[in-house]
Amino acid sequence: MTTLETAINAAREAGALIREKAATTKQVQFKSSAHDLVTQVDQAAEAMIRKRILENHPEHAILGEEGVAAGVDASKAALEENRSHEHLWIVDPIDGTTNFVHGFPMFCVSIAYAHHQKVTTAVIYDPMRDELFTAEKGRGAFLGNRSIQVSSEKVLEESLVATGFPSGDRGVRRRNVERILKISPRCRNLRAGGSAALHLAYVACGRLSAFWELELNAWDLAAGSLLVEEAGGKVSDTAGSPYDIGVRHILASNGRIHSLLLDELKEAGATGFEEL
Ligand code: 2AM
Ligand code: CA
Ligand code: CA
Ligand code: CA
Repeated sequence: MTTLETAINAAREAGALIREKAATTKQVQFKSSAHDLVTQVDQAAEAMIRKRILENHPEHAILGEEGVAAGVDASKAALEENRSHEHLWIVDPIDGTTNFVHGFPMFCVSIAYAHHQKVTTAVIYDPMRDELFTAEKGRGAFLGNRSIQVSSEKVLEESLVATGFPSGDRGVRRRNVERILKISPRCRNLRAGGSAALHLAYVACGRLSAFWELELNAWDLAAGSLLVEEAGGKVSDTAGSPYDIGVRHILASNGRIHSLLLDELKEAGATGFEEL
């Protein structure tokens, strides 16, 4: 079985469980804080995905969110421990757990396969809309069996831009306010849907012009970054360095407005609000 077939099967299977449980009462546990949630569905979905991957590719390594202890330090350490594996799967069983818990229907399964630290296979599955986003390096990006491309806006005034507020750290939320104050009045409007992976899929298919967010982890970004690149867009960190599986501050766009947004993000980062 190819890595794409494995990823699609695992994402659809986990997605079916997530959809079935979406209408039920969830047992919520706090991870690092009351902003950082996990449910038994996250854990069960990750277990399903791991089982599928190892069945088909027993020698491959897996970095999955729910296999890592809570907190930034543990996340960074887990990536460093795993990144040198030749065959590494990077898995987020539910991206948008807060939405899942509240019944806000914006969450997805995100599965990426990286060969020598480069993502070459990506699947993002939205179980509520039954939308399957896939990409393979050099072969384009797809929504179902339709090829997808990023949007064509060239100016911020015509761009729909998304951001997000990671839950773990209130300081990060404050830091992002300064960026929002700069970008929001310049773009057509701003969205914050609460699933980084789905926002990246939406940049890939042109529903969003761009997305940025601070302090994310490899499993939030790995699959979505390949989708955006294969759909003709651009992915970097918020300072403009190329995407790598260790990037935590992400900017993904249709490419045409990338440097305009980088300028705004850099200016916002230089105003001293970083210390708040
Ligand atoms: P999750 O639902 O898989 O945890 C929302 O802004 C985005 O931030 C989501 O992609 C969410 O992924 C992620 N996120 C949620 N809690 C986080 C935390 N404690 N640290 C970093 N990212 C987090
Ligand atoms: Ca989480
Ligand atoms: Ca996530
Ligand atoms: Ca998650």
